[in-house]
Amino acid sequence: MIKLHTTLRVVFIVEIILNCAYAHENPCNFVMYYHGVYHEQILPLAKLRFRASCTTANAELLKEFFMKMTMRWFGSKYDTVTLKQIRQTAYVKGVISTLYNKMPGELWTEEEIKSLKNEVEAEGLTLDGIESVNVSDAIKTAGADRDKDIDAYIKTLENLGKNDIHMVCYNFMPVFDWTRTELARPRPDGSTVMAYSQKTVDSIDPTKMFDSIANDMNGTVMPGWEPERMAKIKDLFKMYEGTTADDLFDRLKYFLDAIMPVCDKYDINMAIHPDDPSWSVFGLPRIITSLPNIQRMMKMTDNPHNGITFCAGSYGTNPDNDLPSMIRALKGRIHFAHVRNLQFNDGRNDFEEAAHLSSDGSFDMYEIVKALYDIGFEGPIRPDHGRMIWGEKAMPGYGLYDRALGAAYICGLWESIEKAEGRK
Ligand SMILES: [Mn+2]
Repeated sequence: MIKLHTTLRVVFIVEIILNCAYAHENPCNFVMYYHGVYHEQILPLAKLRFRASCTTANAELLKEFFMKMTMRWFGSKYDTVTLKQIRQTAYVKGVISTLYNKMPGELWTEEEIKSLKNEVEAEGLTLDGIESVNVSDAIKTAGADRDKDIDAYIKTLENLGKNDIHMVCYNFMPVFDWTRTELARPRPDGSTVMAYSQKTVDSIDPTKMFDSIANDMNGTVMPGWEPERMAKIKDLFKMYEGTTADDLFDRLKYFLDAIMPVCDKYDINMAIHPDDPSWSVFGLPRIITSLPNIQRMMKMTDNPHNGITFCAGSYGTNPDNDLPSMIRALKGRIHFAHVRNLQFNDGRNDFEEAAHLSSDGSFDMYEIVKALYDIGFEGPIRPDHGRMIWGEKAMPGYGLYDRALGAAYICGLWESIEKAEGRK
């Protein structure tokens, strides 16, 4: 499959050269023409010409091809935010969604995916990827049902591919998904944010973690913290007992090797989400935490479809992770970007989520967006957890208002970088 992929790439390069005269006459039409044919392979090449010679009259096309701003949406049954509201932000053109009622290991049918896609498209938005198709505990623990669950995962990917969906986010975290100790910490301006305190984590019984945050969910079901899952938490800890980081790497490789053929066939980019926070918690190993670990993962299953979600807020929980230089080192393998900011307090032992704006937190957001621009990032990008502001009642981190501000801010950074670069 890899060989076929390379052959296709060569064929398209040849075609680009053959079509040079046409491209020279109207480079923007050239991009449009190829966009519909095989955009993954030729767009980077076409863009070089496009950037060099496109006029301002074609600014509309420029917007469409250079960055796809999206927002996470949990589906009409679960999300407090509607597709109509998302569309009216104007900054957001597509959503990243999921079949939220599916258990890990369960098959997603072609019809169910089509119906989700139709629902999104009926509101004038596009479905730009899935976050997440969850990986079952049997896969993560090499349990008895591992191969059965991998077969279902492969069929799900096939059904996504048939529906023209080419990006799937997932994670490989044991027991807990992302971990926070507070879901509504007040900030001086009266907004509330999610926060993490190492001192609190060190002092609590992890099996009681769910009870301690359940009251702050605003009546929503938070991804990774589903009550059914948390009810089994003691069993989950038992399942992962004795698991080492090397075990997790081996099991991730087993999973990736099994799914790469279907990803090659349907051109599906797998984008693993980092562990959050990016270190081990409650004695459970966590592996997707740093550049060397990502490189180990990419090398063990060396396929461009084996890539990552660059989540600034998750990698950034560890101040040793230099976010812009990580982005530059991962060129070509970042398939999805979550862009958000954090505020560190008390050294590195406590952090809280901040507004996306650089000056509200600890990250240089301009440098993060600039690095994504510089590597020619083409996947969907989205604002990540937002603060709760203006009295909104929503799933913590996933209200409309602050994420819309985040989207507007990232679009502003992107446009200014693009125009500054164009003047060079
Ligand atoms: Mn994220």
